Amino acid sequence: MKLSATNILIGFALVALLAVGAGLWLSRRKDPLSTDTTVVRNIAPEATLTTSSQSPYFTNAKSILAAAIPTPFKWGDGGWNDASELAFPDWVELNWPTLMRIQSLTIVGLDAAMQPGKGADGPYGLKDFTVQAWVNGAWSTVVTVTGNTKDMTTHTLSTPVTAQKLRISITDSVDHAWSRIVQLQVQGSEA
Ligand SMILES: [Ca+2]
Repeated sequence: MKLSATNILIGFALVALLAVGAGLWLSRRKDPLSTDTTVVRNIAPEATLTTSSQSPYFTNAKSILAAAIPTPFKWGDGGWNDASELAFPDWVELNWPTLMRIQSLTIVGLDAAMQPGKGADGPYGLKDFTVQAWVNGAWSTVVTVTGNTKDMTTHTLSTPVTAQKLRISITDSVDHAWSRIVQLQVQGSEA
């Protein structure tokens, strides 16, 4: 077959299309959002949960680590409520399979204003508490809160902490009766 200018142009166009297609395929394979463990994200769903105590009416405390609060939300089917009324401290502990670089956390209490169907915070938040990280074999306090009245609080660490365990230790709640958490979100990445 005689090579004409048209045939050569068609050939170039086909090669260019193949190159673009291969490039797109490779870029999708390298999508950092799906494979890069150093991307900062909510790492709470990747942790296991232990608690100081748990009300027998709350059989799904692990739900507080879920990425989203179910809608509609039914307190008891989800959420954590401790088992020692009027007694403190109470605590929840998150444990990751590997060291994490933790930047901030958000604690959502019962009836927070952002909860579907609510418009104002309920009196069920955590009043006095610390956030501690397990660093070099000991608990290190990275956040201290006293006198809080809000149901949802976000705490950005002054310096990200590298730890495998994080503990929220509660010494009083807004209603002084129970410690209650609907959801925890922790922003971080693999260390
Ligand atoms: Ca208690």
